[in-house]
Amino acid sequence: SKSSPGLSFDVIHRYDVVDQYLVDLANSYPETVTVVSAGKSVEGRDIKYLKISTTNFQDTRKPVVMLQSLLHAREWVTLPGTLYAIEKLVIDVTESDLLQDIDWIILPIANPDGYEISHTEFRFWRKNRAPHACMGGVDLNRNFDVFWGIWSSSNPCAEDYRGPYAFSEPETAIIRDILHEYRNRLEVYIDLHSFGSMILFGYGNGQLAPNALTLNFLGVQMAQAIDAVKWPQNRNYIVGHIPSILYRASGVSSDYATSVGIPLSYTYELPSYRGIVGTLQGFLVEPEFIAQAGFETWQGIKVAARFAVRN
Ligand code: ING
Ligand code: ZN
Repeated sequence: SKSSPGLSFDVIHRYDVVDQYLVDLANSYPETVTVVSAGKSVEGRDIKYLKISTTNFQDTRKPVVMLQSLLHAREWVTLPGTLYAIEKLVIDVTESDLLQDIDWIILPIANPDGYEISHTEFRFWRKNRAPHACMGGVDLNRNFDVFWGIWSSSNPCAEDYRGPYAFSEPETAIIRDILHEYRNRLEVYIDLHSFGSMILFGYGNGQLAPNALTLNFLGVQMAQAIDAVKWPQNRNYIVGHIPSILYRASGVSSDYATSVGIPLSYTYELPSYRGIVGTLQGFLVEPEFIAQAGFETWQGIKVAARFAVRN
């Protein structure tokens, strides 16, 4: 029964709208949805995630899949990636196995302060809003305690500033705590970024994740599922080991998930504006692409979720 409408996919919704939506969903669908306030950002915004489960997370045999977006503020196209998943799991359910067989954790706005400033003042803001030299901010995707401090910058002015120490930021500590709480059952972790149409696995420092062959095998299947429905003018997805196809990085969230034993951990780089690469234009979002971005990303997520059930 559809007692609560989803958020529209014609605009990229602001923090307050999404935050209220998560609360409303939990009220409208109390049998399957729980909203958790996991803590506060640097500027005091609540960071909420949904737990979606037919058994209120009590059936410990079910694998858990975690999805996350907007760890980087300017990567707006990632938000419909998580909102679309929520819609298909809660409101417009057509594939019931995904809810029967799996428990879901979905964190739509991992960096709310940065996200808001990217709407109000600096469209291309990436980091959080921790006060530091220059304009401040820590790159949250360099702040995790996995090879922390090597392939990242110690300069607070840099876009990849790692922060003063691992997990110095409340936003990353919140994700660490979720991963630890559910680590025994978490089979899939997907951190949505943009842009470049890539599916990436660890480690970012050059080492291979222990199950890299499986990660590559499943990555190719996810990419094929997305490519089968992608806009023809967008490039095909590329799948691979982070440093081989992008650049070296350490302190990365998906690597942290790998390091604590979550087997199927990925960073997705969603497609860019009209396939433009190499410029900030790639972060802009065409309104017509919002629903498509959610839809096509969901095709990849589903492949990973079903793989986790079978294996
Ligand atoms: N890209 C990622 C970044 O954090 C990345 C690329 C992914 C690096 C995974 C290392 C590991 O720089 C974006 N667009 O943020
Ligand atoms: Zn990013």
